Amino acid sequence: RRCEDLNFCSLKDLCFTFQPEGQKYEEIDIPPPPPSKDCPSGYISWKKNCYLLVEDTDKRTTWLEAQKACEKQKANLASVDHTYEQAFLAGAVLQGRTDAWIGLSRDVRGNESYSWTDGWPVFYTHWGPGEPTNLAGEGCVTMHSAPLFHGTWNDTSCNAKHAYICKISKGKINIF
Ligand SMILES: [Ca+2]
Repeated sequence: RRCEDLNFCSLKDLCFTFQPEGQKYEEIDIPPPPPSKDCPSGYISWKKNCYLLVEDTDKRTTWLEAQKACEKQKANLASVDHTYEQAFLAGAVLQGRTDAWIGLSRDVRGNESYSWTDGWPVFYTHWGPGEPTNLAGEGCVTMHSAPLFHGTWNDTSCNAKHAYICKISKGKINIF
């Protein structure tokens, strides 16, 4: 809290208030700021979530290793829940810099359905034209960086090495 919130005046590191007699005043220490609700260093904060694009060439990696790297930071590969989040990720996070893994993959040994690593249900998708191709050997999803594709999604080989987007969701969902 700031001194003003306490109806005190501020001078350097002190808050104080004048008493009616004029000369006397009371000092208090400024309370420490509350723990930051913001995101870990490097993450971008948006709508209660935190996002990080890992794009350094030497950190680009397979889809599974990217998910593990996110988990080490208590994150997951990014899920995309709705059209605003898609626009935010494509615009503010990706910024046309590089194709990047998101947290969507196809269960190639099961019923071929797609799921998010963070457990959100798949009720929004933003596939590029003709995608997903669902070819054998594909099954992990990148977000395109090229302006022509506007952040659309592509299923590709899980073993390809790409940049990736981690997301920390403050809102939790438990669908099991
Ligand atoms: Ca594809």
